[in-house]
Amino acid sequence: MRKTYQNVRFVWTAAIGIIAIAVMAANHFSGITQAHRAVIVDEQVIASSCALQTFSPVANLSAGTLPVAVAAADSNADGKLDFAVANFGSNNVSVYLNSGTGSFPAPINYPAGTNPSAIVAADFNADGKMDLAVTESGADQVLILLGNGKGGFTAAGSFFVGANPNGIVAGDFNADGRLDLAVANTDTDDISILFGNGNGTFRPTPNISVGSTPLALVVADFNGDGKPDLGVANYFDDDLSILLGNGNGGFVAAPKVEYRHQSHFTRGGRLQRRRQD
Ligand SMILES: [Ca+2]
Ligand SMILES: [Ca+2]
Ligand SMILES: [Ca+2]
Ligand SMILES: [Ca+2]
Repeated sequence: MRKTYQNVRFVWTAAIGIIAIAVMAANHFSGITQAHRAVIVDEQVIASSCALQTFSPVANLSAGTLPVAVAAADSNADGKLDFAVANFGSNNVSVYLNSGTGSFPAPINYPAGTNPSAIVAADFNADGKMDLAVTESGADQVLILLGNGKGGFTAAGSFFVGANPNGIVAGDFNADGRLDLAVANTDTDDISILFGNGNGTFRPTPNISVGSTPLALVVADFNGDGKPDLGVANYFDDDLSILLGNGNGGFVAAPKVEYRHQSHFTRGGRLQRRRQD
């Protein structure tokens, strides 16, 4: 039984939020004052090279069908941030290479399994070239696309996670110097941690239960102990699960953070989940 949604726009909204966080993080780490930003609206990608305090779209770029998530990274090592978009409906990833002048040539599309729903960019095989990890929500696995450093990508394996994965982040959770993955499994109400082997392959660990219908997650050091933690948005529980990392790849649940609203429109229809047997 797979949970589906009456309207996937909420995923777009989540993606936009993630984009904002990603841009802020990119600015934080690079110290830049200009940022290339991308937002998905109605199957278009709106790209903007703009000042930090403004958000002025300069181009609408065609995407695939039902684009739901985006990741920014320099995939061709020219010092300009590019981005990759997961197209849920057309089962591919569109990679847009940044010209550096605010324009983006037509994307190159790469097959991405079944219903790609979330994407993260990082160097998973430690060759200095940016790679991509994509959740396949329709196949319950994560697809790894290894970058060639010139903006091209090659599928390099898939790794099973829980059911209906819809969120993914990367971090070194067991402090072995190799990037790992954390995946939010919407239908099994848990998180999959995949330990990286440093060569683009991953090995599974026991899933970690969270709240109902986890949709998105973020990695950060919430308690300042130098070990990466996870924050997970539980769609149907109206709360967040905070998982504190122990530095060995394990996580301990902190008390949940609830965000309840008097006007709880999300239950009313637009974001309502339905089940299909
Ligand atoms: Ca680039
Ligand atoms: Ca790489
Ligand atoms: Ca690791
Ligand atoms: Ca921590």
